[in-house]
Amino acid sequence: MQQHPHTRRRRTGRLAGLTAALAAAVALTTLTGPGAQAADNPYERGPAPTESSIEALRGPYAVSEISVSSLSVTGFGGGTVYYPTSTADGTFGAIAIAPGFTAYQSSIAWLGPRLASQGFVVFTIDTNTTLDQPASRGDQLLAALDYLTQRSAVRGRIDSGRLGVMGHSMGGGGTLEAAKDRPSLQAAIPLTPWNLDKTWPEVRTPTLLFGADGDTVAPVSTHAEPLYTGLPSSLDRAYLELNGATHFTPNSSNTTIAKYSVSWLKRFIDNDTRYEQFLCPLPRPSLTIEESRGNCPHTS
Ligand code: 9J3
Ligand code: ZN
Repeated sequence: MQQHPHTRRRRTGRLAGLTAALAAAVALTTLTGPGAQAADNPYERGPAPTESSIEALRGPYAVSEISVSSLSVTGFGGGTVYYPTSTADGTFGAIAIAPGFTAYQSSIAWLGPRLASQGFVVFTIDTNTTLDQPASRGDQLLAALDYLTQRSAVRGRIDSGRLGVMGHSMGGGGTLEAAKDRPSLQAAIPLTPWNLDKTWPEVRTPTLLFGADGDTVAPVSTHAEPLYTGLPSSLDRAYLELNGATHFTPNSSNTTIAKYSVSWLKRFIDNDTRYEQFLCPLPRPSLTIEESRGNCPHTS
């Protein structure tokens, strides 16, 4: 390491310079921990993202999983926790994900390892009954987050101030219900959502909705689009309509859903502005995206 000539002149000798350099190195290590970047943002996790890293089937973190029996919890139907195996990077943000009407956690399971490997604790849940309506699914997402942060085996790995929700269909409708009920949530992502209530002026959580152009179960014209429009225009919000997609496209591995979900979760749960480049400007219509709406740049 080269010293600045003025600095060198003020030092009294070789040993004093070495001592000062050592003290500075120790202070820096104490602040950032080994292996961490000296980032301004304490919630930043993982390497700088690229288009290919957000599209990848797996991110940089190896993932472990724990099954949570319905018999061991109340307020939701149990589930599976997917989490980064290593504790070297400290705590992570966490998200709960709910399935749709008549469906089980298996229908959204692909999102568990896909999102956890990017540096989140992910809880895919079953609902109390498969016929539960969106408002109940919202309550169950919140009960699942409470279990995750307060009682689960991985509670010590989670930063309880950085939580989000996702869900498919009525689970996507429930995602909006959860955000409405708990404004401290940092991100919400409804996937081909279904909800009869189209008015969401209370929501304060940055929300990314996915619609599917060929959805005949929850057509975008009566669900995803009015749900997006029903959010405050002052909110950080986005609507991405998948091209050549159906109501059930979110039920299997999908790179378009993954890349924008990872970016939204990183941007708003981790405050990681390195991901802003993938969200703003909005993606243009393409073979994968039929339509996009949203505010750019983001305000929160
Ligand atoms: O969760 C969903 O797939 C909702 C779509 C639906 O079947 O609603 C009809 C009651
Ligand atoms: Zn449209």
